[in-house]
Amino acid sequence: MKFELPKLPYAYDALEPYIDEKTMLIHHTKHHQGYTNNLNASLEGLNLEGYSAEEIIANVVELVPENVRQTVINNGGGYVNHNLFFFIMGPQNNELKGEIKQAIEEEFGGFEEFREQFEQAAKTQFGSGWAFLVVDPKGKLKIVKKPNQNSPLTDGDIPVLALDVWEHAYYLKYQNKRPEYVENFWKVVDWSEVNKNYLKALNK
Ligand code: MN3
Repeated sequence: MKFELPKLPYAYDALEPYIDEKTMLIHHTKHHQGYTNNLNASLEGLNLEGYSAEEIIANVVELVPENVRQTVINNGGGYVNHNLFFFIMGPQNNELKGEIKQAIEEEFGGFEEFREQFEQAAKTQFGSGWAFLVVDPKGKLKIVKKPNQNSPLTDGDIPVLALDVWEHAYYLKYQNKRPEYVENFWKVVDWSEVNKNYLKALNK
């Protein structure tokens, strides 16, 4: 079994000026490729053919022996987190709409309230990590933050929107200004992809 680096559905410069071409190129071809290669290496001999990477991460305690578990959490988490992150961004559909719009308004009281809470999670994640919008097992939307490459899948939540706040995601352009990167994220979110993820999570 070999997981593959997915091709991006847009060019590396498509998210300019908010996320620069060089950052996207390195992030995808070096970091995401690295997680992919290391995940494949860590799964060798485990006989997990037939499982998706998401299934392996969601059931990592049951499926993966302890001696390689942390390596799989780090690299498999890196693999699935980036598979989500790169695909919920794009140069189009940057306006919130669809079922996800209604759900955000119902759960958080409005987009502005949601945005504030999500940005707060992303800005206050200490060190490397992520902010996620997830669907919990009851079908409710929730904001969570995670250190390192930990995934909400391991808690039984399904992430539908993700923001990478590792320095490799923004340092070339924003240096220490993580808040500015976080605030610009909304300009490149492809809400039609988030909506698809949301509907899929509800029908699990
Ligand atoms: Mn990253």
